[in-house]
Amino acid sequence: DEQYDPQTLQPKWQRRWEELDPYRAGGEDDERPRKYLLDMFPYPSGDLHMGHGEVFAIADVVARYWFHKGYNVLHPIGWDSFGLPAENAAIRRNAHPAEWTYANIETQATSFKRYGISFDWSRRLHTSDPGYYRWNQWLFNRFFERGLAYRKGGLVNWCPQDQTVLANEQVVAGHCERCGAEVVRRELTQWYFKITDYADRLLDDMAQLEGGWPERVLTMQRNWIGRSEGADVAFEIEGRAEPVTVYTTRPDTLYGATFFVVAADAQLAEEIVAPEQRPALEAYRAEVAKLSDIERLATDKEKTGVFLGRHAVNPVNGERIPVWAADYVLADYGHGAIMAVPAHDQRDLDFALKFGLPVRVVVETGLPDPAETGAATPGEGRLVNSGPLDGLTKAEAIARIVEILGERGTGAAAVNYRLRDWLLSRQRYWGTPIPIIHCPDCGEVPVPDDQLPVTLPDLRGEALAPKGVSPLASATDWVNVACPKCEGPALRDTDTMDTFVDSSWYFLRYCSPQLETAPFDVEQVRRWGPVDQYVGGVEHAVLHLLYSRFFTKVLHDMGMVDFTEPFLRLLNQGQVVNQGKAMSKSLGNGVDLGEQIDNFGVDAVRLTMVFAGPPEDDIDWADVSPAASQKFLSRAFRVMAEAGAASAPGAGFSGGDIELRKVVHRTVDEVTRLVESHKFNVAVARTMELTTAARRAIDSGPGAADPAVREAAETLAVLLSLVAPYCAEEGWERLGHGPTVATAPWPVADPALLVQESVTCVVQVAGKVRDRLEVPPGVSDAELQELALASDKVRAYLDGSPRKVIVRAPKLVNIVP
Ligand code: ANZ
Ligand code: ZN
Repeated sequence: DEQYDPQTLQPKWQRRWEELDPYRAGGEDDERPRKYLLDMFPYPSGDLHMGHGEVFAIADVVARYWFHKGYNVLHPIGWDSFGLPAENAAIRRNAHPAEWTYANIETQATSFKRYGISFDWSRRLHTSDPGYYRWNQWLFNRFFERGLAYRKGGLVNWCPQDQTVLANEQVVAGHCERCGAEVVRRELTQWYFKITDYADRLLDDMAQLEGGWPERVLTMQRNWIGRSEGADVAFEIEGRAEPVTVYTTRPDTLYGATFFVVAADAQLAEEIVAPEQRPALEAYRAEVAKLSDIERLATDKEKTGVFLGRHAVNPVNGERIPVWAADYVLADYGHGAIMAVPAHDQRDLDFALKFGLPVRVVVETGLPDPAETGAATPGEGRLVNSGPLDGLTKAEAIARIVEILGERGTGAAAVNYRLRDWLLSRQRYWGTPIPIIHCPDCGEVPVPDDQLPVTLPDLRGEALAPKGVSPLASATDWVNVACPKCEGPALRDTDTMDTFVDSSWYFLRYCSPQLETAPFDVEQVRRWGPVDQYVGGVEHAVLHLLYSRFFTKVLHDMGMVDFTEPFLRLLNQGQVVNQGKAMSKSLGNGVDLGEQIDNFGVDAVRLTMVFAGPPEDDIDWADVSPAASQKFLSRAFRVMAEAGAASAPGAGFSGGDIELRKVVHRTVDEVTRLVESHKFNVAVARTMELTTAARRAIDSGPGAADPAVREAAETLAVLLSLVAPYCAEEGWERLGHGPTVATAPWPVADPALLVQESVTCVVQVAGKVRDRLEVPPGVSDAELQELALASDKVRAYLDGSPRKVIVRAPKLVNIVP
């Protein structure tokens, strides 16, 4: 039977793979060079969807290529299985989140197996298993010991829908990253990871990622960390003992500071406000509390503020300037207060014009007066109206003023970051309990390592409903414990960890997933790490990818890993959309991966995903044709089956049809380079061309028994296995090989067969032959003209540019001088 029938091939080969286990990573004694390929692990939200179909199909091309190239490949799979959707489902169904979670994991695992991804299933992990999250707690303890996990009070982002706090990274344009609800600010005491201690290293180590990571991800991280250089300047405030420090990137403009602004919601505003202005401040603060940071910082927002009835004193010229409270200054950035220089800062200028405050130009930029035009002049220029700085450039003035401030003890150079510490606590159930016990006498006491894991108490249904405090608080038996230090009555911390903790180190756990004595085996991580190629969505650019980099650096400092960056190369795949739009229930344009597979077979769906375009681009499912992919696979299958029936393996190819052999070797050469450079879609196109060439050789050339046809068919099986493993396996078997194509060696192109044919081209000048050129048969008219005119022999007969050149590629160039 020479029919390609995916629905019978799938169960057959799935069973074989299960028996042969061809994708199991090699052990200690495996001497082959190693490669670690990682796909961002899935959240078990239901069955696999089209997006999964794409990422895993793309990553599998790389993994399978490495297997064929003879590497010892680590390609693991697991589940990021803590998180809110499970909890919300459990509330709706009055069940335990674990039921929904583990049922979905089983569904996805079954689908992955059918989808034929080359995973090492023996390393499977689930972050919601106590055997995994115990190590989140262990790591938390290490962070705590190092002062990298700490609790503080402050305004935090609060999602009123999910009833939990969110990290800054989880607030997108003022809305909850998960549910889309508008985020509000709340005063709460919460746990933080001190990622800001690593800000410089997170920036500097990006040098290691240049070229390996998409530039836009690096830019997003750079902006998120937001390092800026400037100075801290201390201003005396009349009527207050201690001075107030401001952070400025433009200390050169100090003589142009005409007023002073404190963040309305900062403690400082309350402290310095004059009694008669207190009611106005209180009223203003109530308004400000309703706004997100994004809204507050928007440059086009109408400026608002309240005079605080006080004056600050400029440390360089003793000038008294009024102190205001406003919302465009943020409480948790810099020092929560600024010196306002309206001539050179647009937001300060808008504020000055609104409230009638003076504008003084101190950098002569050649542009018209900002007070007249309403446009601040932030650019370069010479200093004016600035005493000792007059005549200096901006850079010179910055250096000089920092010196002056230093001499007087009223300022110094300073660096500032936009990055905030990572807010860790969540007031939800389905996550890792924070392993801290609060003792009235001993304070915050970590649960001793040998008492980990602190497992979740058994809560379900209504008990999980969001109430603004963690559901764990209602499990009184669980909450009340003896203090590990003094044995007095104490209380467990009732918050759970942000689930991004789970994914910050899972790639290390895969190296020794069953280890019970440590989060990972240091030796195994030394063998496998860092990840050679990571594949996943760009939505993680500043969340997961920043946190994982942070964790890796901390673990490096603890001596547990010997590298400082976890992922050497990153590939962000595009999205699968339909009719030009993201798939959604409301648009009714959803496409179901399982249905596509039922209709067209796994191979055709995978091939369609990879063939649709460059991996980084979105795929519009309305523009592609899995049916056409299936047809191609039938053709390829027939070539393999017919060649297999007509000849036996092992006889060698040297006597085969030379034209077809050249096509085979050119294809191998190109596909190798295309796969290495991630041009997977073009690699598929070349594979299709090889199929056509082989078909032609069978039908109207030397016939199916020719050794070159076998060579083409065997090559086809290996190339095809990157995207269509079932078709490839069956073809390989029909060709008399076994037990699996997965470990077949990658074909090597013979350089002798890569030599391009050439044609002799005659070049005439004024009707006489002056040169003969050896050129490729496919040379274009333009290329040929250029070659001819570059010839020394031809140039000897030309005096300046010719009047006319007639080109008949590839054979003739006729030049009229
Ligand atoms: C005076 C000045 C003059 C400024 C000038 C800019 C231009 P980046 O680069 O983002 O770090 N700033 C400082 N703290 C702030 C806060 N808590 N909320 C809002 N704005 C704040 O920006 C630093 C600049 O942002 C600082 O430099 C300060 O304004 C403002 F011609 O100081 B500048
Ligand atoms: Zn105690």
